[in-house]
Amino acid sequence: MKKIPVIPVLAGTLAIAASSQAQQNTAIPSVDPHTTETKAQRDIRMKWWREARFGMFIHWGLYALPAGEWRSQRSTGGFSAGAGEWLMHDVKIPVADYAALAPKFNPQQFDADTWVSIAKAAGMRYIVMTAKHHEGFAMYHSQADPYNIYDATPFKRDPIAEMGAACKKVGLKFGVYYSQAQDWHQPGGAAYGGHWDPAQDGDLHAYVKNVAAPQVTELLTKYHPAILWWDTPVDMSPEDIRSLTAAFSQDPQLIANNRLGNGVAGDTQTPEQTIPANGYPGKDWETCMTINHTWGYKTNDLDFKSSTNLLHNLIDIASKGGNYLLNVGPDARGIIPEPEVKRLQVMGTWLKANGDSIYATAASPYKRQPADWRYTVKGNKLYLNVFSWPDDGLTIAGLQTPVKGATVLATGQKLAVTKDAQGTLSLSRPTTLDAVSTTIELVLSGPPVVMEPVLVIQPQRDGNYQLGATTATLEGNTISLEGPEGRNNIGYWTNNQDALSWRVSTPNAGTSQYAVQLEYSCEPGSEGSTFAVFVDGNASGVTGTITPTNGWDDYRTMTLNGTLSLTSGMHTIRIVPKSKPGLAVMNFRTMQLKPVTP
Ligand code: FHN
Repeated sequence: MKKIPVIPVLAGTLAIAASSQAQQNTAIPSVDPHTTETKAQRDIRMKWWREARFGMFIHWGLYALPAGEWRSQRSTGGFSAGAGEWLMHDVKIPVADYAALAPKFNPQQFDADTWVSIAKAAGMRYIVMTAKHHEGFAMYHSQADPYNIYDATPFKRDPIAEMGAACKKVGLKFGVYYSQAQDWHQPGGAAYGGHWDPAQDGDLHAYVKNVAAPQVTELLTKYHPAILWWDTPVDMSPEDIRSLTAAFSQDPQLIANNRLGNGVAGDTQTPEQTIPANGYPGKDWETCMTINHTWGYKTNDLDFKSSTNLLHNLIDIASKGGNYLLNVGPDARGIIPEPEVKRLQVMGTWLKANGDSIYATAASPYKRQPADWRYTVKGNKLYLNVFSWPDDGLTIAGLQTPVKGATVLATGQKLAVTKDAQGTLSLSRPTTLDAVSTTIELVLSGPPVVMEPVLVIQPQRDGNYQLGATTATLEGNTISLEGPEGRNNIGYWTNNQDALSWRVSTPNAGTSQYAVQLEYSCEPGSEGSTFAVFVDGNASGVTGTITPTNGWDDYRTMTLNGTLSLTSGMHTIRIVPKSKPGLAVMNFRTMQLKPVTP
């Protein structure tokens, strides 16, 4: 896990302003606006969203003006790892001082059609824009609170309305992000870690009733967004939920995410800055991610992901059945930073030629994704997006459905398909390979049916076993492969229910003993996790406790307690966390089994 501006979305476990009284609510069931919906109705409502696969997230607010710096002070840590939109919180700026930014905010170069055309040219099918972030400043003409871009700035325009109209013109769906609990301006609005200015003190539920709920209602009834993107729920009571969703009944097609709070499921899972190893099978999910490290504009965050990395993320996410909500952070003039625009242009060019392998596709039929390519499915078509063509040729194991033909999507070149005695297919190598990903379209005689090939780790010549990140079965939704091209290590092990496992074959007769060495990293402050190694479901007696390294990128090797016994045959070896006092169990790279002579 890298130090990232991901805020664990904690419901109700945060210290918020002491003055917010626990409300003696009568038992009002938490409202999930779509609880009575049938599967067929839900499939109709979610259809456009599932086919879209790729959207633009826009974080734009007063924070674009200071752009990460306040009176030569920069926010570097705390809850947001220095994200631009968290400046007021991280630097503890008094409410009145921060609000003095509003009269200076006049983004005259903002042009909704320009932003929308950038998204459309990138191949994005929808846009979600911040209507009000934690700073409490509304980016639309709110009747519920004069602290907004129309009433409190010389700009006197309504960007949310303009963006909605611009999207409609070109057929993009438009959604709004709303911070329903955190509001660092209004009395009673929540703040992670508590208030820093008495002006913020007040009752959270009164704030929701008098500000947040009226704003959500006016957003839904006046702007009719296709998506409502809640964020950072804090102590949401059933009454808060009911008032915040009061207008849902007016738009049965509205899609809302899973961050409202109080156990409301919502429509979409929202992993942030990470791609879950196995997606969320059977659920709609969307990875939201920054192009650099900040959501809101900062002058000094120039560490932009490459367009290749961004496209590989999109392909990887689509292969797991998810959407990619990629963020841009416009500056105080209303301009999307050029490095972000350039990357989106490259993504759009690739998608123009290969988008059939992304849009309206379903997840790979295989549970395990090959190292060098990803699968997606659309009816009788199986797509391969090949990041790098294997030196020893590209083979497909386990595909039971006959292949009628193979074509390079971008060039139309037909590829030869041969099958060996075991039914494994080989594809001829294309004449030209795309530097980012070469898309192959296999037309099958029907929807693909596969027999999942079981990956069995054999001992190396020296008898050692190398159990690595890319050969592990990742058990759980949070744990993920990450690092360069997602092949460097296991990260985001923030859920101690998640585990890693491997199938190994021990050809030696009798029982062999192994010392176990772990290559891992752990940021100081997250250490202390304990874990055990299981063989075929039984505790092996091998255990370990994570000690800190110098950071998530600093790996070291430690020898675990105990030795592992393996009889001849096939075994499943699992690493199972037993406790996790810190944020994550560890970053995992390899576990080595080294034979010990008895
Ligand atoms: O605190 C916010 C953060 O500023 C940003 O808006 C992200 C985007 O998903 N959501 C919260 C962190 O999870």
